[in-house]
Amino acid sequence: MTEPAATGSPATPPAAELAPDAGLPVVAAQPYGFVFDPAHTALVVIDMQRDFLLPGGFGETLGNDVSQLAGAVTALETVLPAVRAAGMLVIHTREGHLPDLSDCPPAKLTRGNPTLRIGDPGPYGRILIRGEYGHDIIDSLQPAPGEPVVDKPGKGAFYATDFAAILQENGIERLVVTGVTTEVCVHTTVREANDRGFDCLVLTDCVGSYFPEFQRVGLEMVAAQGGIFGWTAPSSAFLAALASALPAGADTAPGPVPAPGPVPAVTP
Ligand code: TIU
Repeated sequence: MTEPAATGSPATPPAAELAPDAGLPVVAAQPYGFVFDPAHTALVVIDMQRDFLLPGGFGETLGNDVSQLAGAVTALETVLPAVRAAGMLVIHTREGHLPDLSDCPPAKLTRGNPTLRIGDPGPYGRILIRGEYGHDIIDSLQPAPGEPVVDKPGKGAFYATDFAAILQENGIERLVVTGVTTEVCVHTTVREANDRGFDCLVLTDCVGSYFPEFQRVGLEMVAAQGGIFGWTAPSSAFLAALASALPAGADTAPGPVPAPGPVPAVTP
């Protein structure tokens, strides 16, 4: 087959500029670079609640060492302000239940042998009950005005919530996922998101597990097999990529979103 003669219009941009990813920031990630558009990417902060992070809360009643989660708090205290300054959407989640426990499956309520069960009075109010002090997010990571807070009865952020609707309404295509715990609510949410077509980057130092070996293996599982569930990277790599997306000298929002391509004519 003969190649057609090149018509070579000088106005034709190089192939790299035609690529949909052209000019977007790239995070040095596992298993390979994570490309994202800050205007269509949300930071998801999962369950940074007193009940999981403070001694005496739900996490500790299950027999866990809550000090294992301290590193994720520190890292998020740096990431959150940077993400807000870049104008990215931040979405928080909280795991918990209605005061009458009508949204808590009996299996979740009765399983295991915790010192206190969901709904029992604890040092921060009733364990994992909406409206109680322990159910809310820790002081240093409190949501900013206007940031959505998704209350979820399960481990995943999609189950029985308006999380999917919030993502759709805001034109979100990719998620940068943080929070606790790595192998429970973070993993469940990433898996739910992956099955719904979202690309997820998990920030390795902004997620925490009560079990160091689950932290390591949980993160490996995300990026294994060519990114079977998504990508992983330290927050330093994400913040470096985010900074590269800002116009020189800017300290607030990223530049304007490029206009979308031509819209095909609609035939009545
Ligand atoms: N127990 C545990 O590791 N986690 C949870 O119960 N919930 C979340 O991960 N948020």
